[in-house]
Amino acid sequence: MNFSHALIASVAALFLCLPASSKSIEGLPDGVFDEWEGAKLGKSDPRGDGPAGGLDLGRLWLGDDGEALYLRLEVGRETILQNPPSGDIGNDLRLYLDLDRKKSTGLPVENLGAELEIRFGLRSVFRYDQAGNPESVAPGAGIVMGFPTHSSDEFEIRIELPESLRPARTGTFKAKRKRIKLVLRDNAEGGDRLPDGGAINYKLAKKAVGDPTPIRFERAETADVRILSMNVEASTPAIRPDVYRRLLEAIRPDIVAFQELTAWNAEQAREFVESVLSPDGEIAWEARQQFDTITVSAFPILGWAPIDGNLVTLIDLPEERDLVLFNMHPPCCDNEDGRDEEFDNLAAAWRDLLQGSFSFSISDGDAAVFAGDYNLVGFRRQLESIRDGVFVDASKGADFAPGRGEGSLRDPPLRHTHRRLAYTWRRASSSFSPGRLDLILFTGDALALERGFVVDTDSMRSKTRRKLGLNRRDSELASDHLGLVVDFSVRNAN
Ligand SMILES: [Ca+2]
Ligand SMILES: [Ca+2]
Ligand SMILES: [Ca+2]
Ligand SMILES: [Ca+2]
Repeated sequence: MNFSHALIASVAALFLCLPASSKSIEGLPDGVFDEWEGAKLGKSDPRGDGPAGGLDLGRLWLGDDGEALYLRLEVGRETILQNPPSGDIGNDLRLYLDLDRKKSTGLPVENLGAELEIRFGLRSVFRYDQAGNPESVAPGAGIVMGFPTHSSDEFEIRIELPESLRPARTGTFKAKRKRIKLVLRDNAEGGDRLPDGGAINYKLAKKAVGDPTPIRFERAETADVRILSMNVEASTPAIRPDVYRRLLEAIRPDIVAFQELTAWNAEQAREFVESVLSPDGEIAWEARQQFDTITVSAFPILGWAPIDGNLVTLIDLPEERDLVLFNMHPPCCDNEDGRDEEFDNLAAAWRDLLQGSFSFSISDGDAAVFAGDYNLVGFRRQLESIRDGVFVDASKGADFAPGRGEGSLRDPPLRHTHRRLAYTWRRASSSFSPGRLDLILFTGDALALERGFVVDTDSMRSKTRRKLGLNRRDSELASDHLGLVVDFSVRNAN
C-alpha cells in the first residue's frame, strides 16, 4: 500500500466512524415499514457473522423526530423480540446507547459509556448515571417499544430521547447538533455485533417533527358504518360504567365488539349500549355472546355462531352488502398451540362462509371484518393464517384467499388520534413494552376505510377531550387495552 492508498484507507476509515447523517422521520412504530421507504441506510452489518441458528444482524436504519429515536433493524432470523432465549425463538439482543458520547460516564461496555441499556429478549431496560449506577425502568412505561410484537426477522424500535437531547419545541439547537453513539450486541455465545468494530454515531435532527395532524373523532360521513372494538379488561364496564358511558357517547359506534366481558350477558351489554346511544329507544339494539366476546349492533343480527371462544355474526347493513363480523379473543401469552388452533378455526370459518358450507349463509360479496384482541405475542404464522389464508395446520385445508380478489385481508395501521403511536395495549408496570395486540382486518373489495384511530384519552388535546365530554384518565380507567375505531363505507357491489 503506497502513501496515497493509505491516506484513502484512513479517510475511508474516518468516514466509517463519522455520524450517519441525521434523518428526520415521521415514524409510526407499528411494525409496518412504509415510512422507511427511501430512508438512507445507517449501517449494514455483514451476513453470516452470527452463530449457527443465532441472530445475524443485518441492515440498520436510523431516524428521529426530536422526541424519539427510531431504528429499523434486520436480525437475520425469526424471533419474538420480547421473548428470552429460553422461550420460543427468543433472543438476548442488547442495545447500548452512549447518550453523551463520553466513555467515562455511564456503564462501561462495548468500549462505550452507556447511559441506556436495552435487553430486548430479557425485557429489561436500565438507565445509568454518570458514575455507572443502574436504575431499572419497567418496559411497560414505554421508553422503548419494538414492533411487531409477534415474531419477525425485522423490527421497528422507538426509543424516547431524554429532555436534554430534544430540540426546543419551536426552536433548534443553537450549539452543535447533538450526537449519540450506539452498539447492538447479541449476548448469546459468539453473538453478532453491529457494527463489527467501534460504534454507530448518530447525529440527532435539528428540529422536532412535532405532533401529527389530529384525526377527527367524528365519522367522515354519516352513512359510514362505525365499529368500536375493545378489550375491556376483566369486565370493567360493569365496574366503571360511567367511564364506558363517556367513551361510548364520544365514539357513537353502530357496532361494538367487546372482548373480556364476562360479568355481563348479551342482554346486559345490549341494554347498557342502548341506554347510552339510543336512550329514547328509537333503535332496537341487538347482541350476541360467546364466552367473553359480546357483539352489540344497531343493525339486525341475521346469523351467528361461536368459533372456540370467538364470535361471528352476520349483520344486516342498510346496504346491498351485509357484514360478517368476527369478534376475536384468541388465547394469550405463551399458549401458542391454542392460538394456532383458534386462528386456523377462524380462518376456516370464513373460508366455509365464502364456500357456502357454514352453519348460516351469506351472499356473494358480503363484507367481512375481523376485529378484536388478537393477542399477537407469538408466532407470526397466526396472523398469516387469518390475514393471508395460510393455515398453520395444513389439515385444516388448502390455503385460500380471505380477501377474495385482493388475496389477503387489509391490515390498516391505526394510530392514536393525537400522536405518532400505534400501540393498543399498555400496562405501566409490565415487563412488556406497549404493543399492537388489537387489530381490525377487513375485506378491501367490499369496504373502504374512511377513518380509523386508536382512542387514548391521555394523549388527546384537552380541548378535544372537553368537547367530547371525556376525562383525561378515561382510557386508563377503562382497560389495559385501548379502543379501536373504524369507519367503513360499503363499496357498491359490482
Ligand atoms: Ca411504521
Ligand atoms: Ca451480521
Ligand atoms: Ca456516556
Ligand atoms: Ca456483525
